[in-house]
Amino acid sequence: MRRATVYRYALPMDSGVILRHTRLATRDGFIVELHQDGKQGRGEIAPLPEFSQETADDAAAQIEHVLSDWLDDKLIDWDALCPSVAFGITMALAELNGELPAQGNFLAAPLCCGDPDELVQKLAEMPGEKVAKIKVGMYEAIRDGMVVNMFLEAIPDLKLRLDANRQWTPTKARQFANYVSPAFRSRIVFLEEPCQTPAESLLFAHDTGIAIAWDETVRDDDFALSAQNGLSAVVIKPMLVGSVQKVQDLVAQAHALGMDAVISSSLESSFGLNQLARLAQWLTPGTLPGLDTVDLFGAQLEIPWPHCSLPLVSLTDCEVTWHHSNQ
Ligand code: OSB
Ligand code: MG
Repeated sequence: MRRATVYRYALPMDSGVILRHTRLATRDGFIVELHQDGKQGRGEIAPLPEFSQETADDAAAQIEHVLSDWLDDKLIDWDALCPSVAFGITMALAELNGELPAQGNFLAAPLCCGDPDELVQKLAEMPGEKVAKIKVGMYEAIRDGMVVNMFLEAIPDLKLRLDANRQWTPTKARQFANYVSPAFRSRIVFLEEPCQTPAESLLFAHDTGIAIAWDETVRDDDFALSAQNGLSAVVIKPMLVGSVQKVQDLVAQAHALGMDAVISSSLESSFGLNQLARLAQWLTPGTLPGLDTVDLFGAQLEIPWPHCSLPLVSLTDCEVTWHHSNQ
């Protein structure tokens, strides 16, 4: 017997500066819950405005189609679906089939989107290796360079991940680099997408010795991962990639090329973040995932994120938008 339920959630949030052009006040998404032979699996489907091509309503229509096919035991072509739908439903199946480990990797790199003093506090509480992520490219490039230099000088065992989201011209990127002392540059684990094109970013890495990582580039048309000088990692946002299989393939490609693969948030609810932490434990053990985004929310969903005290909304309080069984 197979049974499928779809819950729709709407959680208060303030996306702050993470989305450059939209200020999201509500995060909309779905949890699918699958039952088969006494086993249960769940997954989150939450297209991210500005990043996903599909809207939540697009996803809703497709979810019902795919789940009907699953109930009828039809073959499903995951690559033909919207990435968010493919990801959420294959995660539910992975959980149902016992592939997704129960234990998650919750040691996410703390994210700093503005106030450096907040980051100092978070780092003080961090056990083990100190790795933080700072958003750059929002203010003056010189200021970013000074802030990064200050952190690396003040905290000798700190390593940084930086993310410029393609905001810099080659000149701006150089201005940034000029303010980071050459002796500190190797402690920048990577800088995501410094420039507007991959070619400019690679040239920046070559000229400055600062390693870079792909994030936006993964979603470019006809993207194929290849080893490049100065390219040290690929950031993977599963909600924007697609099925678990596709995420696994991308991780395997990165590892085969000697690169790090970093599982990262697309502003999922605490439920989805918990599953991403488990996915990271499964596919990228030993690499800190980029999941420090729960604080952008006003509430959590069903499963709390470690050390987060936001109120918890239960799935039973969410609207059931679809429910069917194959009997
Ligand atoms: O710019 O990488 C981004 C979250 C949603 C949309 C875009 C981005 C992000 C993050 C997630 O930065 C946090 C992380 O990767 O550490
Ligand atoms: Mg990024």
